[in-house]
Amino acid sequence: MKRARIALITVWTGTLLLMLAQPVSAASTSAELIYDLNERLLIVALPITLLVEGILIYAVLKFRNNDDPKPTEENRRLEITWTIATAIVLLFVGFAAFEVMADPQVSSMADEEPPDDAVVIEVEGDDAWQWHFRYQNEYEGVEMTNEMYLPEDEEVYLQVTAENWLHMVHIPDLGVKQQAQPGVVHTVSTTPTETGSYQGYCTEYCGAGHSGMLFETHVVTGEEFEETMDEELAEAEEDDDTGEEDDDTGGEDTE
Ligand SMILES: [Cu+2]
Repeated sequence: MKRARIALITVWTGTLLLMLAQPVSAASTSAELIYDLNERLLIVALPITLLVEGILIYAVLKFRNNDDPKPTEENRRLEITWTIATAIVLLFVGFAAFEVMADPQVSSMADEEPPDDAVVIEVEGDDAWQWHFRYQNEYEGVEMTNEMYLPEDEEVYLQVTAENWLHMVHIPDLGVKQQAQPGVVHTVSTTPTETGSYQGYCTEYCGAGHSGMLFETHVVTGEEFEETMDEELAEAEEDDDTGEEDDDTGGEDTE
């Protein structure tokens, strides 16, 4: 009995600690939607788990010395009750999950064009296991490899695609996950809410370079973002100019 009591206390304490544990703070609106859903489902799942496990442990302990068990009698009212209760729980889980999964901040938007003044970035996974980030609209011309900058508190749109085979963009801390498919553009949006650097991964096995297919996402303030974009734009223009000069000097060297 003593051992059983210790086991029971351990289970209950563990569950209570789990309930008290603070979830990781969300760094974007997408992550917040996902964490909120997780929390809501946990709130429903915990009492059910405690009830079921409680009855189970109680029955095991109470009837452990029963050498002559009698068959259970039919109880229609009980059966109807637990069927309806289960249906209600499953409906709640279904609706709550659908609400989040159908959100354009979580799933790809079908046939929806981002606004002209928005921060739009084409994200492409290439055949050399590199990620390319090509800025559109206002910052057209800026291109980054394995690194991207996002402004804090501003909605950004990622147009995800791939060169010749499948990859998948995943930034866990920002709640962004989208398949990169050749010839198709999947648009997903999010609003980063915390500045910082977040690791991005490819989460679809894509060949020899898959494990190294990483990138860094820098969420910076709006001001810093503007500065970075201006620098990158100036650099891109300079590269265009010096690119031609390089060709010239290259020609001179070989002479
Ligand atoms: Cu991959």
